[in-house]
Amino acid sequence: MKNPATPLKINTNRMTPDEIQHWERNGYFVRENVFSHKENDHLRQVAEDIVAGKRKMPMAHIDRNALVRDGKDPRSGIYGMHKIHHPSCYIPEFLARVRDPRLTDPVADILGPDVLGINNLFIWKAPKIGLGFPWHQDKFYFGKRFRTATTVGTWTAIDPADRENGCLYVIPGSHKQAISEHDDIEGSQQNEFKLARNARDEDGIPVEVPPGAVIWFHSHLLHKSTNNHSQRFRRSYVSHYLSAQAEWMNSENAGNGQPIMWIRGQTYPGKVQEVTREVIPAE
Ligand SMILES: O=C(O)CCC(=O)C(=O)O
Repeated sequence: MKNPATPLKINTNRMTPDEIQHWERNGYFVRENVFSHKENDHLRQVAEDIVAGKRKMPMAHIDRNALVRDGKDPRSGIYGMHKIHHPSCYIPEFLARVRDPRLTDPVADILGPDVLGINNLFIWKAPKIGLGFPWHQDKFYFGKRFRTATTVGTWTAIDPADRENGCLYVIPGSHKQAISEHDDIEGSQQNEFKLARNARDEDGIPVEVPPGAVIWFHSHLLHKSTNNHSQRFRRSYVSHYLSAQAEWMNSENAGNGQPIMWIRGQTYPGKVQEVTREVIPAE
């Protein structure tokens, strides 16, 4: 039996020595059973309520699947969705999730105690039409906003993610590389994403995970995901973190239209002017 006098542990989700070693060597690590089926299901339901218009988010942050958007596929509702961008800025359940210590304790181990949330997205890959993301390094995009060694991305599986339904692929060790050139690619969803020039498919490995698992990954890590060839959904929730002590390119306009959320620890007004602490009402 537990000794009731034992003090409560803080940071109970800290990285283990094996995880630290895996992170340093490969640029990512995976934990299973971080979130329960019930918790995942709740987040999925909130995301569906946003799509159904029962919860308010700016329409500009809600993206349909490109085939549906371009009239090439007749599906609608969640079957026609691609992603919701920045839900944590508007929806309390998502704000609670991005601040959940099960996600952020390991982030604080990597980035230090003062953490901001800079981007988050709920992604649908609908059966048969869900589209993949080409090889890329997140820092290619984030690097335009701040100078810092890394941000940390977390990728939570809402459904089982496997090769058939378009799981994440990574190139282990690529986080030690500089940021590659990224080139435009033809068509589909991914006019929003470019292709990293130095990524080779043969170096990539699939990271197949059960629902509730989380992948923590370095912003230099080359990663991609493939199209959904299955009859099942492949949903995920992705959230990116930055040290509050990072140097921004332009602290006056750091968010540049993307609210920066306080996650934990101190903030540094000299580094970034405006940090959002509460959800923003969306009408
Ligand atoms: O969930 C996916 O399919 C890919 C997400 C991704 O690559 C990203 O958010 O950077």
